[in-house]
Amino acid sequence: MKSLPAAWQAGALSAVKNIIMKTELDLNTLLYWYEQMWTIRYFEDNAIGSFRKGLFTGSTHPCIGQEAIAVGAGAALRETDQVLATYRGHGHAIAKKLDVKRLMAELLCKETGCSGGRGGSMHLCDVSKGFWGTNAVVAAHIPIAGGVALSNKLKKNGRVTAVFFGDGSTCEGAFFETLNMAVLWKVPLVLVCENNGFAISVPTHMAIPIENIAQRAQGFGLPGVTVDGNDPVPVYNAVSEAADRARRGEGPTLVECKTTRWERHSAISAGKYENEEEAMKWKKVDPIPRFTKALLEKGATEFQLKELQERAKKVNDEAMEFALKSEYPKPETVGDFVFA
Ligand SMILES: Cc1ncc(C[n+]2csc(CCOP(=O)(O)OP(=O)(O)O)c2C)c(N)n1
Repeated sequence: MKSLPAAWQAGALSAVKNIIMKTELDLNTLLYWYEQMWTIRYFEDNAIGSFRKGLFTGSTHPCIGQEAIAVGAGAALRETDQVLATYRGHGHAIAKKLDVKRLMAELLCKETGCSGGRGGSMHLCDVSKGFWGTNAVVAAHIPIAGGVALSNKLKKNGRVTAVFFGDGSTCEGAFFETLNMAVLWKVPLVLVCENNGFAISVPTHMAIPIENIAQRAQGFGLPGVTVDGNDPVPVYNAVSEAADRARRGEGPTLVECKTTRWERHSAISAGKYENEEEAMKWKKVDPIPRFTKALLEKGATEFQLKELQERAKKVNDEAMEFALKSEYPKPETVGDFVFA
C-alpha cells in the first residue's frame, strides 16, 4: 500500500483554520465534549481489546482518531433528531447518548445489548434515542436516512435526520440517488461524510478524482462544505448550519469532515499503513490533544481535564464489567424479533 496522499499530510489539516477560540460556546459545553471524546476513545480501546481476546467474533471497525466528528455533529443535533451511521458508528451511538453499558454488551452479543445481542458491533440501534442504527452495507443506510427525513417532512415534526458515511460510500449509486431525491423533495437531511483518506486499503485519491467530496454536491444543487473533522467546533458549526437550513425547509446539505483513521480498517482486515513513520506524523492531528490544548487556553485546568478523562474511563470499565457479566440470549428466543 502507498504512503498517505499529499493532500492528507498533517500540515494540510493544521492549515485549516482552527476556530475554537472564536466560538461562542461556553467552557462547560466544551468540557462535556472533551469527556465524550474520551468516552468514545476508551470504548474503542475496549472494543479492540475484547475482539483480540476472542470475546466476540466477526469484526469491529474503530473510529479512533475520528471522535471529533461524532461529538461535534452530535452536539449540533436535537435529542429528537435521528442519526444513522455505518459500521464505524460506535462514536455516533455514544454521541446520541445510547447507554455505554448496553453498547458494549451488544458488541459482546449479550441479551442486555442495545439490539438484544442480535446485532453486534455493526448493528447498534436504539430508536427510543433517535438512533436508527448502524449498517454493515456501504451506503445502504443513506437512502434509508433519506426516507426517515422524508417522513419527518410529511409529518411536519421539525426533526432533522443526520447520516454519517465514509468517503468510499460516496462512490455508490445509493448516495447519488439519495442526493437527487432529497434535493428535489427538500427533505430535512444532513449528510456527513467522514473522509478519513481510505476505503479499506485504497487511498481516497486513487478512487475519487476530486480534491473535496463536498464538490459532489454541486451537481445535485445542494450546498457542500468541507471542514476540519479533527476539531469538534468547525464540525459543530457546519452541522448546526446544515440542521437549521433543513429545519427551515430548505433541504439537505453535504458536510465533509476531513479526518484520520488510525487503526486498520477493522480488527480483522488489512489496511495498516505501510509507512509507519508517515502514520506517526499523521497522529499529530489526534483530535484529543489538540482539543486539550484549546481547552487549556480557554481556561480549563489540568485537574478538570484529568477528572473528566478518568470519568470517561470509569464509565467504560463499568460497561465492560456489565457486558462480561451479562448472559447470551437464550437459544429458544432465536425467533424473537423476526418476522416473515
Ligand atoms: C455494498 C458494499 N460493498 C462493499 C463492502 C465491503 N466494504 C466494507 S467497508 C468498505 C470501505 C468503505 O470505505 P468508506 O466508505 O470510506 O468508509 P470507512 O470504512 O473508511 O469509514 C468496503 C468496500 C460492503 N460492506 N458493502
